[in-house]
Amino acid sequence: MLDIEKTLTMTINELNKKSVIYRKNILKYIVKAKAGHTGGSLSSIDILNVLYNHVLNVGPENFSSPNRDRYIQSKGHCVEALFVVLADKGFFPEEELNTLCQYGSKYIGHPTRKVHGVEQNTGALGHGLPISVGVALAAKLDGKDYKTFTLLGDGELPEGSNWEAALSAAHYQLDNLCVIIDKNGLQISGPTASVCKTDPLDKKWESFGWSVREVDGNNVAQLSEVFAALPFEAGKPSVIIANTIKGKGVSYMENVLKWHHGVPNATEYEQAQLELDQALTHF
Ligand SMILES: Cc1ncc(C[n+]2csc(CCOP(=O)(O)OP(=O)(O)O)c2C)c(N)n1
Ligand SMILES: [Mg+2]
Repeated sequence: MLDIEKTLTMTINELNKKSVIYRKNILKYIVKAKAGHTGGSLSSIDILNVLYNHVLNVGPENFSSPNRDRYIQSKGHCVEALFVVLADKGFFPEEELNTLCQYGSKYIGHPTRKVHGVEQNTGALGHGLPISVGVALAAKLDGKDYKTFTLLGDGELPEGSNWEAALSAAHYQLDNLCVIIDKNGLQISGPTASVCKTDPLDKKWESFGWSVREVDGNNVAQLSEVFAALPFEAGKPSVIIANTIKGKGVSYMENVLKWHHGVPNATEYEQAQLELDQALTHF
């Protein structure tokens, strides 16, 4: 047993198994909806898994409590990852995801507060961090000890609003705020480095006054350990650079641009489920 496991509510094995089940569900509902952001949901699902099953003090029972932890998904296009985790946590019956992207459904292609468990409407990139800074600052002003987490995509980082927010967070010493960057190396139209270079990310965030850690963002043990170390430094906001693989878990989707919002056909879907079923036999 790893040291970190002594503090976990679920074992690493159980978390790994959950990730595979979440991946199967993400694909199931994207195929049913005939739409969705496949690659970025699969790259970020291990992060959401560890957050919701181990880190966040939030569930359907305390969602109206002002003391709950906040998770704001800035890369809102990957809403399928969020919806399958919220369903698993009991915020709403999973069958409701059968209406994903259908006319009249509240389960639309980006997060909306009409869905129980969603903190903020997002989808226009560059909004999640500015909102999170306000939420974290409010906790300080109100003397509350909840924590605020926000997930950004690497292709989202060129949005200038992120950097204004990063400056403010350091200025207000928001050590109750944690950014996770899903660094999967791809965005909608090409490799992140070709569309707009943002490296070296660690040095940029450090120079903005943040405390930085880097992990394998598809490794639930590493994620659990890094979240357990929050805040990384008193008086500084924390950022986790999570190196991930876009399309993680399905061989033909991994690192392939078209799966940003590609929907598998029947044969591709069958192969994906076979691969994931095979992965399940390891746990
Ligand atoms: C303000 C804004 N501009 C453009 C878009 C269109 N868009 C949707 S996803 C995306 C790429 C995002 O890349 P990244 O953050 O790396 O997401 P991931 O790889 O995790 O899917 C873009 C440009 C948007 N949603 N919002
Ligand atoms: Mg990306």
